[in-house]
Amino acid sequence: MTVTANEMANAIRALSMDAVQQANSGHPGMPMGMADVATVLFTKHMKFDPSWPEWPDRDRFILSAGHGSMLIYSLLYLTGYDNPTIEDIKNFRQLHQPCAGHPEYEEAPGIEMTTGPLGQGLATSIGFAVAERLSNARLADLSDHYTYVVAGDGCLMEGVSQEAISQAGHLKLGKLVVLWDDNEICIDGKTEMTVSDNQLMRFEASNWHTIAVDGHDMDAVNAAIEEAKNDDRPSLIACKTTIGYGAPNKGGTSATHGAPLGHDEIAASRGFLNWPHEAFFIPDDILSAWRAAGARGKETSAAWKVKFDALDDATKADFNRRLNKDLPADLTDAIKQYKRDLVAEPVGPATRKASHMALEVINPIVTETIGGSADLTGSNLTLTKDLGVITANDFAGRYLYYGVREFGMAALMNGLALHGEYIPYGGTFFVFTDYCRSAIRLSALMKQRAIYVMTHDSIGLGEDGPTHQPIEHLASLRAMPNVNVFRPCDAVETAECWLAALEDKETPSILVLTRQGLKQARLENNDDNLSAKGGYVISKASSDAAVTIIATGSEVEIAIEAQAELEAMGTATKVVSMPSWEKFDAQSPTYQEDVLGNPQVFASIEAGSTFGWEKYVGRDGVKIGIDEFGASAPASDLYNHFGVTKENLVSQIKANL
Ligand SMILES: Cc1ncc(C[n+]2csc(CCOP(=O)(O)OP(=O)(O)O)c2C)c(N)n1
Ligand SMILES: [Mg+2]
Repeated sequence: MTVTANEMANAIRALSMDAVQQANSGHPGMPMGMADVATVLFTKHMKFDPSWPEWPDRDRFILSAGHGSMLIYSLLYLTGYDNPTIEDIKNFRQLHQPCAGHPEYEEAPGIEMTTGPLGQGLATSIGFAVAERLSNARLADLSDHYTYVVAGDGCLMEGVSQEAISQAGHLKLGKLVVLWDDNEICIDGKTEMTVSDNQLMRFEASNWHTIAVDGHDMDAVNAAIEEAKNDDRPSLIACKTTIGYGAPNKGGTSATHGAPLGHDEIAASRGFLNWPHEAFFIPDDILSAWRAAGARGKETSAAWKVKFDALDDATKADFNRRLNKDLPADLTDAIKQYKRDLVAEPVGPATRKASHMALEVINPIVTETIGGSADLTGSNLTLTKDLGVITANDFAGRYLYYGVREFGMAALMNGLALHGEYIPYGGTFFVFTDYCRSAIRLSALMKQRAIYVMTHDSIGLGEDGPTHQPIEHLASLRAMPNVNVFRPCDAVETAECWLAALEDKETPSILVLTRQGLKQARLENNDDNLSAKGGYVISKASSDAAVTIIATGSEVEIAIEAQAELEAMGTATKVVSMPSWEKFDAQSPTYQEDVLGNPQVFASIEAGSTFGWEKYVGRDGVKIGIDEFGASAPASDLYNHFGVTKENLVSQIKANL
C-alpha cells in the first residue's frame, strides 16, 4: 500500500505530541496544526539536500513561530538529516541536547536561525531574501532559491512585522513566501479578543501577493505555494488551520498551544488520526516516503556543484573565503598604512566621520560588506563612494536605505549575515539601539558578525536634548554577552575598532561614535591594533603612576588634559584609553595589571552612566559620568553642567589622593 500524504503529516503530529509529553513541556498545537502545510512544502517544494545541509543555493526555511519547534525537528529527522536523531527528539528540551525548547542556530544544520522572539524570524527572513537577490546579481547561475517562512498570529501582531513587510514589498522580494498559520488562537484565547486586522489587505497594501487557503487541504496548499512561487511579489499564504489538529477534544483551543496534551488526549488523538503506533515509532513505509522526499534535492545540488566547479579559480576561492568568513589578505596592511598616514598628518574629525574615512579604506577591499542606515545616512556617514544603492530592480549595489525601521534593519542584518556571504553594517543614532536591541541580542546569541554603526553617542550631540542623548546605553549593551562595544577616541582608534569588528567572526560589534570633532590622541605610530586589546596606556606617567585615569571615546581628550594638570602639580598620572571593556577583559591578568598599574587613585570618565565602572576603579575610585537624563543645550554647556570636565576630574582626584 502506498503511503498517503496524510500519514506523512500524521508522523509530524505524533512526534510532536509525544516529544512534548515526554519533556512534560512544550508546544504541540502549532506543529499539529501546520503538519499538512509543512508536508506539502517539504515533499513538493523545498529545495534542500539533507546530505549537504550547507549547500549554498538551498531554499531557506525559517520557523518564525519558534515555539512550534517540534515542527522543524520532526521535518529534519523525517527527511533524513543526520541530526536530530530519534534519540535527540526523545530528549527534547533537555540539557545539552540539540532539540532545545526553541530552535537554536547551530544546534542542527537545517535550523537557519534561532527563533522564539515572535516576529523576528519573519523580519530576519527579509535579510535572507535580500541576500539571495544580492548573490543572484553577482553570480546569477549560482543563486536562485526561495525563502519560506512559517509565521503565527503572534508574529503578525508584533510591530516589527510591519517594518519587515513594508520593506519586503518595497524591494519586491518575489522569492519570499510566508505561510501564516491562521488558526485564530494565541495564548490568552481567540485572536478576536485582541486583533481585528484584515491581514490580507494589510499585506496587499505593502505590495504583497496574497492567497487564502484551507491549511488542511493539501492540494489547495500545493496550488497556493505554486502560485506564490510564480508571482514576482513577496507572497503571503493565509493557511486556515485548527491548532492541535488531531486532538479530538483540545484541538482548536489554546489548551494545545503550550502544554502537553496529557495521556488520555494523546490516546484519543491516536484513535482520531488512525495512528496506532507506539510513541516515537514511525513505520518503515512512512519513514521511507519521507526519506525519499528528502532525497529529491540530491540531483539539483550535484548539478549546482558542477556549475560551481566550472568557475574560474579566483571566483571559487573568493566565494569560499566569504563563506568561511575570512577577510581579504590585504586589509590588515591597508589599515596599517592608513594609520601611519594619520599619525604623519593628524586630523580631528568626529569619530562618525573617522568611521566614514575607515570605510573608504575598507569597502573597496572587503567587497562583501553591505552598508546601510535607518534614514540617517548623512548623519551616520555609512555610505562610501564605491557602494551602489540596492533597489527593487537592481541588487548589484551594496548600500541599503533601510528607511525609518531600526528594529527591522537590525533583524534584516542578521539575515544577511546568516545567509553566509555578507558582512552587514547599519547605522542609526546610538540612543535608538533600544529599538534594535532584541535583534542585537539575537546577533549575539547566534554569533553573527553584524556591525552596528551607532553615532551621536552622548550629550556631546547637544541641542537635540535628552530624547536623543544616550545615558544608560553603554552600560546596558556591555551587560549583553558576546557583544563588542567599541567607543574609540580618535581616527586611529576608529580604524582599529573597525578592523577588530571585522576580524571577530563570531561576535557582533557596536561602534559608538561621536557627532562632535575630537582631537587625535594617538600621535605615535603603532602597527599593532591596540584597540583590539580593549585598553592600553595612551599617555604614560612621568614616573610610577600615583593616578590612573581610564577614559573612553570623547573623554580621552579630557583625561589627557587632566593628566597634564596633575603632572604639573607633581602627581604622576597615566591615562588608559579603553575603547572596549570586553576586549580588555579578555586579555591576560598580567596585561591588565600592567596597563592599569597600582596607583593610589583610580578614576574613570565617560559621558554616560557610571554603572559598572567600579569594576576597574573600585568602590572608592573616582567615577565621572552622567546618572540622570541629559538636556537640550549646546554641547559645551552640557559638559559643564554635568561636570564631565577636566576641572571636576582633577578636583575629585585631588580629594582622593
Ligand atoms: C516577542 C514575544 N512575545 C511573547 C512571546 C511568548 N509567546 C510565545 S507563543 C505566544 C503566542 C503566539 O500565538 P500564535 O503565534 O498565534 O501561536 P499559536 O498559539 O497559534 O501556536 C506568545 C505570546 C514570545 N515568544 N515572543
Ligand atoms: Mg495562532
